[in-house]
Amino acid sequence: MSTAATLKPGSQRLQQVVGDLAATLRSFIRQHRITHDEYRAVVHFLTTTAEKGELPLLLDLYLETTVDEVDGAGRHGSTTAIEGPFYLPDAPLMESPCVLPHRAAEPGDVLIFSGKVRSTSGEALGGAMLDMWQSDIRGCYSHFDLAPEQAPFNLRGRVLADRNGAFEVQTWVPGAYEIPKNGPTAALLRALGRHLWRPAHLHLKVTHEGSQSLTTQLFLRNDPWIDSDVVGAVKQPLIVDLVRHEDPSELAARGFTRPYYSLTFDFVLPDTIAKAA
Ligand code: MBD
Ligand code: FE
Repeated sequence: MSTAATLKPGSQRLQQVVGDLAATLRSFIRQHRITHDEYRAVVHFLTTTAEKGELPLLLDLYLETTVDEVDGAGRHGSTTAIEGPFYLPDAPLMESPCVLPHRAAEPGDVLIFSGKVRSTSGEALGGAMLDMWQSDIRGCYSHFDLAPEQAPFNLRGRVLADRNGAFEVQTWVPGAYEIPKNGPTAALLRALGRHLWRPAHLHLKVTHEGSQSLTTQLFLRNDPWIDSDVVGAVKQPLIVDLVRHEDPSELAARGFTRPYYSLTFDFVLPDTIAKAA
């Protein structure tokens, strides 16, 4: 929860966490009788991973689901999921209904994403904020896989819900994500005989004053990787079905010339006071 505040210089938390991390790793080295060669290989691997900018990817891949598990334990409301390495805090602010920033010829199908934000007691959370990010249909995240000059904040936005907590955002259907094929993370996964894929997903942070923030993901049910996410972050309540719309009158009503998809999902945020210190 308040992780930013807990690892302060001189704090007891910092002493305990760093001390125990070192103790845990030393006991791991004894248990596995790690050799000098193996140790140097690990140092080299982590150095290369950091140089290539993949340290957040590697750490989130291996560890963030466990952070989500312990930090979200006992929490009420919508199911949480990991943030992952591709969040940017400063996406354009917009008001529902709106269209996420996109390229002139954004590839793939349009997705109309709508729903309501409520508290655990069922009251509408007017003015809730949905901070959304996702890959395009080819699995590319803006600013990481797509140059920011070409497509600034592509498929990212901070969307303000209306006074009833309702929102409707036009985006594009995301594609499955593949860990960069030529990087150190992919090399490790391949050496372990593992594939490089995450099922197509939408990322969200939902916030409202007086409520606990929700970081989560929504996963597309029909994705081929839905049961084998390389990160292991899929949770059953977060698997969603898209509805296909191809009726000509329905398309005309929205001014679309091609079929599109829709998704409805309601979010529930616990009150801030509910969380024990
Ligand atoms: C992703 O797109 C992602 O969401 C996570 C958690 C890890 C790697 C790539
Ligand atoms: Fe992602």
